[in-house]
Amino acid sequence: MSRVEKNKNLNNNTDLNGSSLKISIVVSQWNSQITDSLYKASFSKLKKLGVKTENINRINVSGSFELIFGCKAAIKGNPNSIIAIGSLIKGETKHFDFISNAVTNGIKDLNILFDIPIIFSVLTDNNIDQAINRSGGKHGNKGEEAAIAAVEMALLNNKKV
Ligand code: DLZ
Repeated sequence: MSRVEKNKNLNNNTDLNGSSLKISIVVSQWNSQITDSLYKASFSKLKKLGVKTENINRINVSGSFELIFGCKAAIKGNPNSIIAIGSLIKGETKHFDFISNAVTNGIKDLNILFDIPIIFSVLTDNNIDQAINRSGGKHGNKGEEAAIAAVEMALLNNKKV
């Protein structure tokens, strides 16, 4: 069984109804071949879950490091949830580690500070092949999983449980 088939999110989301939701997707332009595939999968899954096209707002930022500020900008539009999309690919220096840690912590902080769930859809891969495999290749598309999480978390927040 593949990793995608094992993922409970991808097997059990028929009851999710996103028709009342407004979702922002913040997209890093670094490794845009990967981030565009993630975005397209997120967009398409949100539509399948009932989110209206006019309620899906895309915001582009230059790199994954800028996702934090991009999400802060998205928060001003008061969406029900936000998906942060990026692709970090390890190079020869420590830049990858610094940016990976910064963006993970930054988005974690925003989740603590604000009452809007922010879904982490940032791939952190050793090479481009790993990134391709996770953005529409043999390990599925993490953008699709992010869309499901965005709807699930927005509906959870609406219930205010
Ligand atoms: C500088 C940089 C490097 C080396 N690698 C990536 C990457 O693999 N993925 C990514 O999203 N961004 C990368 N960046 C750009 C930084 O995220 C950021 O845009 C710049 O450091 C400017 O703040």
